[in-house]
Amino acid sequence: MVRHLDHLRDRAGAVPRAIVGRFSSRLHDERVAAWLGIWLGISFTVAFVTGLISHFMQHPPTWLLWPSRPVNLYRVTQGVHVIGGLATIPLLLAKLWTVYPKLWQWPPVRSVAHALERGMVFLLVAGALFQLVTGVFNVARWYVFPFYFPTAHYWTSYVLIGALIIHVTNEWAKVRRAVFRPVRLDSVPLESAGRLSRRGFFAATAAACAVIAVTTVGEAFRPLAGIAWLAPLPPERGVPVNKTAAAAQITVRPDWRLHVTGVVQRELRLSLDELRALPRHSARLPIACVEGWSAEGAWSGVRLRDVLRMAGVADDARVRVESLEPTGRYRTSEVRAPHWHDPLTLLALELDGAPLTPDHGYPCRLIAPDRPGVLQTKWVTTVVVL
Ligand code: HEM
Ligand SMILES: Nc1nc2c(c(=O)[nH]1)N[C@H]1C(S)=C(S)[C@@H](COP(=O)(O)O)O[C@H]1N2
Ligand SMILES: [Mo]
Repeated sequence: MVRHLDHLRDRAGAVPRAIVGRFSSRLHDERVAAWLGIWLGISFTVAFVTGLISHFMQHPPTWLLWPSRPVNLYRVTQGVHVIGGLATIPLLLAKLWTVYPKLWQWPPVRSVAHALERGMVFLLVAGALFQLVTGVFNVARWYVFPFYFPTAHYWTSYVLIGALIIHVTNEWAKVRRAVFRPVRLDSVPLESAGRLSRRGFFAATAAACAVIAVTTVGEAFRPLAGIAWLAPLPPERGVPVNKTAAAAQITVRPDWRLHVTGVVQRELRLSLDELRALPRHSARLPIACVEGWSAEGAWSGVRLRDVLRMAGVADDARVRVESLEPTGRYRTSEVRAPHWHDPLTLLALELDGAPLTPDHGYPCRLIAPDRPGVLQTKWVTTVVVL
């Protein structure tokens, strides 16, 4: 009995002998493929949703006002995205191994509908491999592809999710049959005796996923920092430095001022001493990088809202903070009302009890709750009210 090779039967109902010998493992069957598919579907859906959150936090349409609380929301969604994505790799490999005998399907194409279905599966596999491989390269900071990662990764995610929805629709009947049907003993072929069981295969796959998650999560969750062997950025004490002042070509002149300008009642030009003399506030807030790592710091400085109120701005104003950096993708960021109204949003002057170091943004950097690291602008010199 070779029921698990049913999909390889030819028109006469026979499975070619060569194939029976080659793919005799029961692990190539529908039940295994269905269960792995369910878990992969869940993982990709979570990645899609958390990825879109990251995208639209960085590029919000005008009507979209993200909340500034909970403080750690983005830290969690992006941690789940990247660490969950890395942990999905063994699951995808297991699924591909389970179904790869279908590559030998004969005839390769039976009808137009069948050709479309296989084309969709090709897109799904190619999309999944592309997302995981480019994602890994990106968090490993190995920028070797000729395209800009976020753009390619963003658009591929729609292709992947589209192909996934179509694939799930096509396979749903099989999933129901395979998952909700009790196992019949007569369907268990004798040749599977003594081999890795389905249960063993699932357990091995789950263990591989868990090992990756547990040895990576320390880059975001400090208690596990000691075993973060696979973390792309090894966790260190305090807040890591993303881009150094030297790499950003920062020079802070003695006549540095914080310039508050744009649609304001009074322009301000505050020296560092004048900023230090304003009411001082502290906040424990994380830097939560888009690349998945995060670290909390104890920041202290001036509330952005205090400075904006001194300058006189409308309550729904949008502001842009600009850094001293001459070029670079992250030299400015926008702050909308929920974030600048938040008392935890600071123009920070100190980190962990000491003045900011040049690498962390001296003389002044933005730090706000629930916000991607790329928007926590360092070396701030201008606040423009739009
Ligand atoms: C190993 C797996 C994955 C890793 C390591 C990974 C990594 C990343 C990283 C580092 C970013 C931030 C990019 C940036 O803003 O600089 C990101 C964003 C994103 N990811 Fe993934 N990802 C993975 C899998 C996936 C999958 C499977 C999907 C879709 C189903 C997906 C969809 C997205 C989306 C939509 C964004 C937002 C892109 C943007 O800001 O325009 N990712 N991912
Ligand atoms: N001006 C400027 N600000 C910046 C960046 C930058 O390249 N230029 N990098 C951002 C990114 S991607 C992150 S994760 C945080 C890191 O802050 P840290 O180096 O203090 O940890 O700073 C952000 N602020
Ligand atoms: Mo970052």
